Amino acid sequence: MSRASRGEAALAGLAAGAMTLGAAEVLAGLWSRASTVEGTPSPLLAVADSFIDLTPPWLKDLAVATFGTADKVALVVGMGLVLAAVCAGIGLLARRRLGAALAVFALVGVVGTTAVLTRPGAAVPDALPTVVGVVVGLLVLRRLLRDVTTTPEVEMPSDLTRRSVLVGGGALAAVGLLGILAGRVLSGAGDAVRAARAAFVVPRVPAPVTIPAAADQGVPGQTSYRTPNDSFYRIDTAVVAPQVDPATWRLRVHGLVEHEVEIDMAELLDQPMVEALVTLTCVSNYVGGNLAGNAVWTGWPVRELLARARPLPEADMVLSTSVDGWTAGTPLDVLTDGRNSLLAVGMNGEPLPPQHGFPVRMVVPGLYGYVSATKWLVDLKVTRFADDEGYWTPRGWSARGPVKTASRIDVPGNGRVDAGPTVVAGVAWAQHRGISRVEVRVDDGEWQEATLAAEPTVDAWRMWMLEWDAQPGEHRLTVRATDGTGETQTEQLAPPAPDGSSGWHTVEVELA
Ligand SMILES: Nc1nc2c(c(=O)[nH]1)N[C@H]1C(S)=C(S)[C@@H](COP(=O)(O)O)O[C@H]1N2
Ligand SMILES: [Mo]
Repeated sequence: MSRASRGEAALAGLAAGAMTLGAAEVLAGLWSRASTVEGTPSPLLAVADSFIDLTPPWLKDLAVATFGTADKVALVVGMGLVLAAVCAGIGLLARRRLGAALAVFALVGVVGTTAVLTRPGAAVPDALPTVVGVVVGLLVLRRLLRDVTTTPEVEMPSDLTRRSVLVGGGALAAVGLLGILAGRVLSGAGDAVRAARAAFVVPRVPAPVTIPAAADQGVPGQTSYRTPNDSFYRIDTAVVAPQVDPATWRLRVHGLVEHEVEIDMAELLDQPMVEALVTLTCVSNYVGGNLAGNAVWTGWPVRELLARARPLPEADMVLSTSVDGWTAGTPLDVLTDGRNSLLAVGMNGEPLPPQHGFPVRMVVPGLYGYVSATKWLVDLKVTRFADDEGYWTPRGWSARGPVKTASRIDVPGNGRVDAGPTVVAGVAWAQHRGISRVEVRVDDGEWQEATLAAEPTVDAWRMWMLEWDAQPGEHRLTVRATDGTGETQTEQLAPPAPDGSSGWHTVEVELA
């Protein structure tokens, strides 16, 4: 009797899975390299992207809360573990019922193929790598387990067969994993765009932004007024940043307009550009969280482009779409009321980093990113809230997303601090309304007014600090801000969904 052991069977399943993905990723890599593929031929990426689109809001919220901006890495690792478990399970099933195992394997292949075929921009040939990969996997599984799953009539040199499952399976699994890596490298993902970005020149503007030194208070541990690009938070639904070539980029304006308009990069860069300081914030930010960043953006006001297209009177929304099919619904009036709502090409003087939307994104002061800040922008549809909705709206988030006034204590953090003179400092934001007052309370004492830093623009956040003679013991510090219209932040606690968190940030300190 030479039935495969459980370990051998699981290994055979893993080898089949690895060979499927290895073959598929190599072919997908070659396919992406050979032609301008608009879809997602990589089954791994297609499944991950589809998973993100199908994720219910509570799970997405949990993922961001648990992993923060590493949620994508967590997803890829999690997907790898689940796939490995499924493949091992198929191997175990194959010990007893090879036919059934092959059928389940093929079914998983159908799921992958479906994911590839339903991604935005997908074409039928995009599915070929996955189909070929699945066929390879089926052959591997059958070959590895055929000899050890059929009960032989006569005694077989089972040691030999077994060794061949272990050695062959192990080797094939390793080859498959290498194939996955090779496929990602072969696809050249990022190469063309890296070169295009290096050659991209952010236009100079007549009135560059200068940030007064007084916008920062320089308290150690306090947020810095301007956020460098490499520490700017990143939130989006893309597992790898979409690659958009500026040479072929086009932006179309259509829908409820008198004239459809389309511009290319040369035309965009020819327009009179402006620089503006705008703080971006994510609706998923919890009270006290750090999903916010402030940059100098270079761009052309969206209102200028919309003016060329001439929106019809019944329009009240602009649905912006990214190259990967993500959408945001922005109120038309916010794009045309004169504020610095930009088609941005520059971030802190550099071309947009790939993960922040290269070559063009929207930046709108006063709205959360999910309803305004479309990265990898390619399409603007002038429409109505009654007729269209952005990506997050059917997923349980509000159609409109004005930023709620927020304030955060950066220092001291929760925990132990030396008693005596202490500086309490942080940041507050109410984009496009500005911050007029920040107050801090120790335990249940009186509210004390903090010293505000300079506010170069109401579209960005404002730093604050307060000197505090800290007495020994345990204390709770609370902060609240008042915006430029005189409205004070509500104490009412709300979670991020559906339209942004609210409540006062507190820290618990122990002074000794
Ligand atoms: N194409 C695309 N643009 C997008 C998103 C996205 O998922 N896809 N997410 C939005 C959200 S929710 C936020 S908060 C901002 C974040 O911009 P950042 O990653 O540059 O900080 O981008 C917005 N633009
Ligand atoms: Mo967001």
